[in-house]
Amino acid sequence: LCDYPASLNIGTALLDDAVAAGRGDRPAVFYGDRVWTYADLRDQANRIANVLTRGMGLVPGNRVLLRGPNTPMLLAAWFGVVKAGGICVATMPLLRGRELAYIAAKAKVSHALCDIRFAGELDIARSESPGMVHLAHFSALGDGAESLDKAMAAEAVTHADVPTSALDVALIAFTSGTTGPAKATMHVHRDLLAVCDCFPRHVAGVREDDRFCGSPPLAFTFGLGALALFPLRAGASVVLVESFTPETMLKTIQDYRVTGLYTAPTAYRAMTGLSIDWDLSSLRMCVSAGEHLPLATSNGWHQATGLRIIDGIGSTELLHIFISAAGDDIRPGSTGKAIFGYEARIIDAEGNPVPPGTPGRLAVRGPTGCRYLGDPERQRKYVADGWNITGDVYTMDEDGYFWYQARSDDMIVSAGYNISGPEVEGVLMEHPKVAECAVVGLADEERGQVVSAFVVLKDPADGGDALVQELQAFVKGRIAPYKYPRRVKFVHVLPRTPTGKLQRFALRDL
Ligand code: 3SK
Repeated sequence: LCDYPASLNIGTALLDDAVAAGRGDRPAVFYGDRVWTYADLRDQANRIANVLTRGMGLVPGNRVLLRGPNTPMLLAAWFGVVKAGGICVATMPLLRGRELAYIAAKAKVSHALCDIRFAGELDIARSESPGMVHLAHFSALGDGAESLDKAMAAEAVTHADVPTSALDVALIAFTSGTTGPAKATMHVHRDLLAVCDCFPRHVAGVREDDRFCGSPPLAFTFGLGALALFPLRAGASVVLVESFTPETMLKTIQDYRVTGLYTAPTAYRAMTGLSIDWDLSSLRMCVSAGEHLPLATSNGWHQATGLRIIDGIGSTELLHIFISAAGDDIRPGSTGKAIFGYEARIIDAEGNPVPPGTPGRLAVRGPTGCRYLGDPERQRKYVADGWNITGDVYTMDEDGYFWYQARSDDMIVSAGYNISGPEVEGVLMEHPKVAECAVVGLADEERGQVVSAFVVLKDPADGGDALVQELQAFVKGRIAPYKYPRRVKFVHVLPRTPTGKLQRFALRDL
């Protein structure tokens, strides 16, 4: 599996090699009524690489922040950066200025390529990010009047890709931490190819005639794999849509004859009741990740469509899915088995494997692994003896199937988003009327968990619906809006242990 050349550039491997193999005229990306072939995508990426190296002074190893919704140009920008030997710093489109400024500082970003419609929050970040010197804006298809669009038009479609080492970093991906700010994980060129040769090849069975769509942003490694790396590695294509509702997702499947859908359980639940109205006969591969897939969701989708969801668990630390099952191997309610290339086991607090049926931390090893940027202490805790110790509690049965139990930390997983309770608490505490607060995830039929804030006010006479809305807007205005507390409850005190430690579990009964 890891028998890749020592010199490897993921941009060359997925685009130039595909064109050289005769796929140049095949569709790579659908966007509205536009289609980019493999040759188009390669040419656009080459132009961007030329702009970066010539006009924007990029040298190999520079970190380039990418910002925008899922569009052909965001994809081309991603490949342009790696072809030029740069490192992509992918950012979720909903992030606010302060979050972007943190990322820019942590990843030592020197360049940024930004969809013009998302420029505002990046401008806020730039005022606090002296290192982010070079910035260019683009339109969704690169054919507008933005600075990158215009610079590209003047560039050649050929580019001599930087012959990066397979072990050079190509991607810095951020993921929410339960405490403190987001964690930065690094992935090398070889990792990006290795994930293509595991889940899509050995579990999902991706083919050249497949056409994918899905909801995760390309900035989330789930989306990067599902909507870029996997289809391109197989010679398949992707339909990029900037944001989905259940109806637009079903319409996209029908209109484009999509064969592979990648989304989170929340979306499957929302589409189940509506699916009858749409022609989903093209669909053969429904993949769910990002949060635990409840049995009722998987059964409901199966009853409505006749299709079994391929559940999977991955992590930003390991780049993509490492436990899953498809077809006859699916055992509804179980996430599946360690997939080709990976090993998984359940360990106790001392790191020793536990017998089948015993709950413990899920530990995984394989061709990809965790490398935190600038965080040796966290790295030591996450990786022990080559095993990556995830934040999930599972049991493994006698047959090697893994059954989800819980998160081992305070992470809230809502509609596929990882949300740090303490981060939301930190923002609420900035509000002048809040004395203290605690934010937890409460079980929710639609979203899996819902972000719920328990708030002690400085003046207990305050409160009411108007203040709930004010606090929600306050959070939405400061951090990514998907993190806002959908439920807010005013309480007189927070439950604490005699030593003053917050009893998060007790909040669920308030
Ligand atoms: O959350 C997940 O399960 C996941 C799946 C694939 C890639 C990345 C992640 C975080």
